[in-house]
Amino acid sequence: MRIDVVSIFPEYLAPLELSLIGKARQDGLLELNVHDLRTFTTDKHRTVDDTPYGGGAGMVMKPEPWAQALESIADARIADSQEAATGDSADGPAKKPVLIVPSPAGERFNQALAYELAEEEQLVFACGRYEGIDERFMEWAAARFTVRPVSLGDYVLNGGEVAVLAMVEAIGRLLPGVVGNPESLVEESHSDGLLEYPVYTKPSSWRDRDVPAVLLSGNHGKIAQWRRHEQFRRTAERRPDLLAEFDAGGLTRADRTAFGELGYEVVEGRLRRRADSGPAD
Ligand code: 6GU
Repeated sequence: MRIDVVSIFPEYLAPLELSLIGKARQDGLLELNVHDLRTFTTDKHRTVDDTPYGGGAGMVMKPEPWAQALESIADARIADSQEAATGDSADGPAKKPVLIVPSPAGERFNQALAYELAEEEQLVFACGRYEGIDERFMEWAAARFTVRPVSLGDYVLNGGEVAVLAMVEAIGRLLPGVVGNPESLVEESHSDGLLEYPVYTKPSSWRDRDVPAVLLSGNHGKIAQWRRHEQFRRTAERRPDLLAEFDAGGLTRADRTAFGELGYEVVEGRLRRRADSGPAD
């Protein structure tokens, strides 16, 4: 996968040289380039923003430096893959690269979107600052890229850089070979729409607290069922919104009983809080 990040604070992306993602880059599993938006300006002051038409607080990012930056990235890609003449390769028409625009006004980023984006050949991240980028740049970009405004959650960051750190890590670790043991991707939080079960290690008794006996029993069936029901319990307590989306069609009788004790029933393949089960939080 190739990732390009455009930002006015390229140093903000330095942590992408560390740890798992840094290693993936060294191993050639991920090509990642960070570009300074200001290098695509032409005026003496290297201006990237201006006041908003219509008035109001804050500044808006000018469209031209962004267009210059993305044209340069697209040109580099075409030169790389020798597709300059037609935009087509031996595999057929070239697919538009995905342009992710981090924004609190975007669609929500989640594990499903991370998996989807991990399938792409190229991702470009445009880190806006201030009140955002001139909307005409978005329209211009849509002809060349699949544009996706994406939000980490319902809160406001000063710019897209921190969001890019989070998204590149979430996506990068799903690329083949990046995480040493792919099994560890299977059982983690959100991989099945539920939160992960609690984990314990030695010693079996610590400061008067014992590891749940079932985990020491050696009974793998019982352990699996206990873990699954802990996932249900945790998800019901911390993230009941996830249970509304959960496909309850495959639940066993024991699973349904466990959900019954948590105040949930299955109606038409979906979990629903029983009317008599009291307030959710
Ligand atoms: Cl992706 N960007 C910004 N600027 N703020 C955010 C966000 C993204 N997600 C939540 N808040």
